[in-house]
Amino acid sequence: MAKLWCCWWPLTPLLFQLLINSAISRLEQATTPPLPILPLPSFSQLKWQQRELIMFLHFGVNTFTGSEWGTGHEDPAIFDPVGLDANQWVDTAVEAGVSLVILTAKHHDGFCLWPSNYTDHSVVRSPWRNGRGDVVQELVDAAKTRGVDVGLYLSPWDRHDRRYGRDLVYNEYYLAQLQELLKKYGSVREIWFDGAKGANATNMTYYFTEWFSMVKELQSSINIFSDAGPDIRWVGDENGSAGSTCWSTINRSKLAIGKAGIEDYLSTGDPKGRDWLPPECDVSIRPGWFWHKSESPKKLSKLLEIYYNSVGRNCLLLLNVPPNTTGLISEEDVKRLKEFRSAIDTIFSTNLAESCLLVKASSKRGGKEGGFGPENVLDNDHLWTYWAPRDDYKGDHWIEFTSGTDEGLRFNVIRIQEAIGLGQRIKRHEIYVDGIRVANGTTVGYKRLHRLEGGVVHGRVVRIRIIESRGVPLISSVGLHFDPYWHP
Ligand code: FUL
Repeated sequence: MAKLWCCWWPLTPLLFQLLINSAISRLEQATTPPLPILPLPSFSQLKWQQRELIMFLHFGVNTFTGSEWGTGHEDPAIFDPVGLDANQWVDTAVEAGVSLVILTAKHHDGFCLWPSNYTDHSVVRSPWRNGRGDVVQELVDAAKTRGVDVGLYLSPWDRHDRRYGRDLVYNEYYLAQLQELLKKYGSVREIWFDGAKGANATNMTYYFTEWFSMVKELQSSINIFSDAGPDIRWVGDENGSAGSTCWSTINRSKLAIGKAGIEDYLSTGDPKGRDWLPPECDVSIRPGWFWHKSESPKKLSKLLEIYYNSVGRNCLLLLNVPPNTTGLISEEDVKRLKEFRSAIDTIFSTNLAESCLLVKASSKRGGKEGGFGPENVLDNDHLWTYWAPRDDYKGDHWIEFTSGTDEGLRFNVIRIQEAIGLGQRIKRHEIYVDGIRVANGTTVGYKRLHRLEGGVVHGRVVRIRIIESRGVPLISSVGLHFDPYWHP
């Protein structure tokens, strides 16, 4: 063995060099990804964006009084949801494809759904579970066994507590409750700071800076929602509809919690915005946020319209499904949610673009071996694999799909997704079928859905043109779908 080594050893430096050279040339062949365009989402914001649909649970004394804004004088004894089953809430959420549920731990009436140490206006004084109940805990437990995440809403406006109006003591009270909620119940993924407040409410300054710092200290992966972020912004309305132009970027310095007159800015965002602050669309499945006997859920067609106007415009849809006086989500709501999920699956489970013979683009970043070809828009990764044009390409950027069959393609929905991990870029785009323009729009973002106003189109060649963008456009996914529920 030693002898063999002796005759081979003069060759080893040469072999070594060859190995190094081949490694270097392999390295040289790999094309690097393009530079991002700032601002960028944080890790938690990216995770949040991919959820698409999340659920709100408005529940409390209003459920029993039939009101939307409680007065704060409600008797805790009225809160008695004898059949409360948080497992049923979370099962309903899972069947609807929801991965995060947000509960109103305290609404404007000040009644607490958990046994807070800092007030007795809570479940402690209600007959439910003989005053030993804790709705937050029951939700957290049910969610944990089903792998669903939890978020909490804690209303700053409190119509019950006598400290409200005295800045220091009320801010301390609010902060104490925040600490209870964020220390005791494990991981909380979103916290909702509602800017709403009655016109004649007592004057009060909230110490948002202290509150937000404390939240981040206690829960590092949490997203803070408010009119002004810092992680998620309100979309500016409660109809579940974003602007048809919708940037995740905005200037936070122009926003303030509870400030009137910024709704349009919130809805469209700002292409020059220095902050990544994506919008969330909150809307209720029923007319009210709380359950009322006389109300019923929205029709499927309305829910689908909301979906296209929120998820389809680069937003998250936060759909409120309020538990009733029994403490359950009503059967009619459960049924409507199932229809909603099944409709979304029916529409989007088939992507006709995948059956195309040819996918080509105006240009492609890197050489043959580079991983930025147009075929990337057809894989299952809608974030980190994407089509990238050449940086120095001067003409219009486009990507084109050609059907391989005589029948061609029949569709009425086009889905486009940007690789937002590298910044939101597309400002204007158009879609052509066999040379005829069938849709056009401005922003794309994480997901843009065009439900064709003209109904179903039929053709062989589909081209998406990017007319204007910040830097080169990076497209991570494209879908051509058929929506059988759409009858314009
Ligand atoms: C509003 C509140 O006043 C409503 O009652 C509801 O909670 C909604 C989500 O936010 O600002």
